[in-house]
Amino acid sequence: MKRIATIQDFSCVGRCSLSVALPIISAAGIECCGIPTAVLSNHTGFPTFFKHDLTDCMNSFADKIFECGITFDAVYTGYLASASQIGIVEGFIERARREDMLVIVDPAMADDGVLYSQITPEHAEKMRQLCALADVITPNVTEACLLLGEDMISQPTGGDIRLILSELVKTGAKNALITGVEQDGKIGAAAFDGSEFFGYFTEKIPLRCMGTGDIFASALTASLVNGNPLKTALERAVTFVGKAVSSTYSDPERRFYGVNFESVLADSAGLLK
Ligand code: PXL
Repeated sequence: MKRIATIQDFSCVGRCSLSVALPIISAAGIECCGIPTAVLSNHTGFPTFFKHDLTDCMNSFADKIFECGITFDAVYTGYLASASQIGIVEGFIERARREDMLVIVDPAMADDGVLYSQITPEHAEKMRQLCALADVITPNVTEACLLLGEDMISQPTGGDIRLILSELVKTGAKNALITGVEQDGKIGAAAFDGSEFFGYFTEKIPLRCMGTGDIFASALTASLVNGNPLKTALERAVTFVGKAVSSTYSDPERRFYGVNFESVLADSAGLLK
């Protein structure tokens, strides 16, 4: 069975990070080892939260995992809780490196032009270095602009997206992908593999949801590790998120946080294979 190490926080409430990566990757038939960067009462999009930072434990987690001889088919990183733990994550990737091991970096730092609480400019700078180690990076438009040190573009055209993608690839990642891209009234993701631009778009549902980026990156990672090319994995991840948002939209009891990925997981699990 394939095995992924995913390095991100565990938020007790909020349907993000490890809480979504573990079920989605497991449902795709892959062992998912969650390596926590912090434990939070709830994610930082709520009015208040408690965060226990695990930076000081992360090298010890890594030491024991590698002493046990554990190997991974991919390392997938998400929300990192402090700028200082980004170097530790780079060290983890270098120790885990094997031929054919994939590195997927979701530079979870911001959305809608706004940095998440406690994310600093130093964090963005270090995240740029981490992205250079990746096979695939999955920023939203805000994060892509941050990585490039550019002002946020609020309504990017197709030309803007292609320019941002090609600049992102120049910073070192082999493939760049941008989530939350709108095209012809649809929403989805656009990508550049260094030679070709491609994208996949689905019906735009009139609902702003938090947590779609984490669900997207988890589904994409699962599909890539199951051997699909980036184009196929991108289509599957966009489709999966579209179904989850649609299910959330039709839920009269929906919350302001997270999408109802659980209700589509059983049906969609096969889709990720
Ligand atoms: O990627 C979203 C996310 C993950 N983890 C934590 C967050 C957020 C977004 O606010 O606060 C802790």
